[in-house]
Amino acid sequence: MLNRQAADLLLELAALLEIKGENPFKIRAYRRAATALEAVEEDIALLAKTGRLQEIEGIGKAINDKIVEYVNTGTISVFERLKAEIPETLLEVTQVPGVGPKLAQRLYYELGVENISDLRTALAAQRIRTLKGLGEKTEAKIATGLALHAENQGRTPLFIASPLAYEVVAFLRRLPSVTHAEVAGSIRRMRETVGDADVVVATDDFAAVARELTQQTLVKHVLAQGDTKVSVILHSGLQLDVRMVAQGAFVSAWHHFTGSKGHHEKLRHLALMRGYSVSEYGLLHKETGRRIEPASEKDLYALLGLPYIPPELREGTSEITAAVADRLPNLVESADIRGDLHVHSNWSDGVVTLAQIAEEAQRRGFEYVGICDHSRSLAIANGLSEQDLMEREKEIAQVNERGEGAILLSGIEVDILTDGSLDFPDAVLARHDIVIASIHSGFQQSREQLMRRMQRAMANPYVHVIGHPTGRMIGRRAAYDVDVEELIRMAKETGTALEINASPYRLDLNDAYAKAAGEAGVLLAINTDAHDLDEFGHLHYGLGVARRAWLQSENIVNCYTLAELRRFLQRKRPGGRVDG
Ligand code: DGT
Ligand code: CA
Ligand code: CA
Ligand code: ZN
Repeated sequence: MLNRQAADLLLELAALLEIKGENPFKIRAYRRAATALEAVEEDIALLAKTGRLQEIEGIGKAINDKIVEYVNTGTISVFERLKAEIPETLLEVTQVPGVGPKLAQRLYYELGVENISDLRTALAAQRIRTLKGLGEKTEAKIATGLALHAENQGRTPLFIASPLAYEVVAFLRRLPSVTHAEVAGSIRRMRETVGDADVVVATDDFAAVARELTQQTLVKHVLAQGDTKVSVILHSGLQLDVRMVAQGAFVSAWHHFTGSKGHHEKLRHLALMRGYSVSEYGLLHKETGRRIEPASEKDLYALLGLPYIPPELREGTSEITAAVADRLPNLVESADIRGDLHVHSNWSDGVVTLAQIAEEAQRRGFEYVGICDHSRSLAIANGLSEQDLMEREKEIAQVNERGEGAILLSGIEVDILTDGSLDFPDAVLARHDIVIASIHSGFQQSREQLMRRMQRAMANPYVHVIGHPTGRMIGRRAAYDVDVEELIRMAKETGTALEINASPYRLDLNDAYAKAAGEAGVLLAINTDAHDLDEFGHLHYGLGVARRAWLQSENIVNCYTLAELRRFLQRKRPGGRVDG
C-alpha cells in the first residue's frame, strides 16, 4: 500500500510550504490529510482509482487531485516545483529539534544555511545570534538539537527493526540444521532505535545456514559473508548481522552479542576480580585454565556471583553495582499489566466499537480499559462534545452490563488548550472515571508557556494522567519545550501520573525520563493509545521503555487491581488524599 508514502510526501510538501511561509490553513490541511491517510485501512491507490478519496474526512478536492497525481505518476508536481526552488536539504534542517520551519526559513534566507553542515558552521561562527530576535539561548537550543539529531542518524525505530529480526529468527529456526536462534543486540535490549539488527544462531552446518539466509526473501543484498558471520541488508534498508556458533557456545555468544558494550566492559572488570575472563566464547577460569560454557544466561551471571540481569538493564550504567548489592529491580512484566488506560473508540478517531475493545482487552487478559476518546477541540480526531459523551456513556454502561469483556472505564483524553485551561469544565470531567490531559496544539510555545499549561492541568483535581508528556515523535518531531524535570516535580506534588505512551512512534516518556519519574516516586501509566485492535499489541514497546527505566509493578498504575485503581482515581478529587 502507498498510504504511508503518500502521507510522508504530503508532510514534506507541508514542510516546504511552511519554509516558504505559505498560508497556514493550506499547510494545516496537508498535515491533516496526511494524518487521515495514515489512518485509512484501504489502499489509497484503489480509492483514487474508484474516485472515493474524498470520502475520507480531511480530504477535499485540491488534495484529492494531488493524491490522484501521486498514485498515477509517483510524485506531485507542486512538490517537484518547490524542491527546485528550496533546497530539499532544508527539510532535514527543519527536523533538527529546536529549529522548525520558521527558523529554518530565516536561517536560509538570511544566512544562506542550506543543510545541516551549514547549520553547524553558522553555529560555530556564532552567526545565528546576529539575527534579529535570536540570541545565545537559541544557539544553545540548536546545539542540543544537533546533538540529538546526530544521535538518530542512520538508526531505525525499534518497531520497524524488531519484527524483521524476529521474522528472520523464525525462518532460521525452521532450518533443519538449526537448534537455536535468537535476537540479540539493541533490539533485545529494547532500545527505541537501533543501528542494526543482530541475530545469533546455533547450528552444526554453518554453510547451509549462510546459503539459506542469503537467499531469504527479506534480504536485498549480502554485505559480507565469512565463516561464522553473515551481514546482509534487508529490503527495508536495515542491516542484519547473523553470527553462527556451535550448540555449546550458543549462550555465551548470545549474551556477548546482546551487549551492550558498556555492560560487557563493566562485567569483564568484575569477572577479572573473581578470577574469570569473559568473552563471546564463554568464561575462562584463569587459575585452572578451565573453559566454561554456561547453559543459560542465569548460570553465566551466577558463576560470577550475580543475579540474572535482564537485557533491558544491560546498558553499563549502574546495573552491575546494583546486581553486586542484590538491589536489582524486580522489573515490571507483561503479566503484571491489568489494563490499558488510554484507548480510542470509534466514538472519536478510533476504528473499533466499545464492545470490540472490551472483548479484545479481555482476550489479552486485562481487567479494565480506559476509553479515553478525544475532547471537542480536537476536530481532526473527531473530538467528542458533551452531548456525544453522554450518549457514549449509555453505550459504555450497556457493554459493561452485558459483562462479555473487560470493564470499560468511561474516560476522556482532554485537550490542554493553549492557555492551559482544559477543553471541558470540571463538572464534565468529574462525571468520568478517568481523565488523561494532553497537549495537541501550541507546540511552538515557549517553555514558560508550556509549563504553565502543564501546571494548570496537573493542579486540576480531575486530571489523573498527563498523556504523551513531551509530544515527541521518534525521528519525526522533536519534543515540545517542556522542562521534564519540573514536570516530574509537579506530578509528584499534585499526585498526577505520567504516561509512558506505548505507541512505537512516540514512546513518550522515554526510558531516561521514565526512570527519573520512577526515582522521584511519580506513578506511571503504560498506555497503548490504541486506535484499532492491533495496536493493543504496542503495549510490548511501552513495557520495554518501563523496563529500561528500571520500573517495577508498584510504579505503574495499570498494574493495580480495579479496586486499587479506583482508589488512585479518587485520590486527587475532593475528599481524596494524595500522600505520595
Ligand atoms: P546498535 O546496533 O548500535 O543499536 O547497538 P548494539 O548494541 O546492537 O551494537 P552492535 O550491533 O554493534 O553489537 C551488538 C553487540 O555485540 C554489542 O553490544 C557488543 C557486541 N559486539 C559487536 N561487535 C563486536 C566486536 O567487534 N567486538 C566486540 N568485543 N563486541 C562486539
Ligand atoms: Ca545492533
Ligand atoms: Ca551489529
Ligand atoms: Zn493524544
